[in-house]
Amino acid sequence: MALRDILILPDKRLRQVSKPVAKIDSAVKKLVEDMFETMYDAPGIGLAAIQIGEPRRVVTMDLSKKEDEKQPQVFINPEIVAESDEKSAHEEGCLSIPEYYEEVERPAVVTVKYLDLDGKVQQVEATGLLAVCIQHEIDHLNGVLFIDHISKLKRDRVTKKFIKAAKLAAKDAAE
Ligand code: GNR
Ligand code: NI
Repeated sequence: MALRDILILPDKRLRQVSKPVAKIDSAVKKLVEDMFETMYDAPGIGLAAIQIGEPRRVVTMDLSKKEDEKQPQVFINPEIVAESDEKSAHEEGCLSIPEYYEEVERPAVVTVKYLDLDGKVQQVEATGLLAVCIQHEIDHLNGVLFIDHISKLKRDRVTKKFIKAAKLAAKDAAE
């Protein structure tokens, strides 16, 4: 296992559309291990492979509470096959946009089809935090960030802040 760097806004790789996994081989299994190590270390409740620079349609998640047993979940090539008309609002954050939180409205219930680590097709009707998180992660696979769902004013403000921070960090590194 290896701890990997998480890409931060405005890294352009976060806008890439990730490629489906054709075969769940040892490279995919290694990627999943690295994703869990990186996600738990962060700590975060979900991670898309592109957040560690791998444009593959792989998502890791663990929605268990700190004090409870771990519940690692893997979604390969996840797809939303149905969504409710009913919407739900939830405050979201993203490891690629650290320390920024904003309310996002999304379908309250989504049916997600995906492959498990054994390559078996699975389907889940997601509600609550699972629905929020899986939609947030599938967005990443399509190059979409949660700030794309908030007002342009707020999005422009946070984007500018991160562009400025990246410029300062690059300047400091050069000195
Ligand atoms: O750790 C995370 N928490 C979170 C909280 C509310 C809605 C979505 C998330 S996902 C986020 C980790 C992350 O950036 N995944 O892509
Ligand atoms: Ni995210």
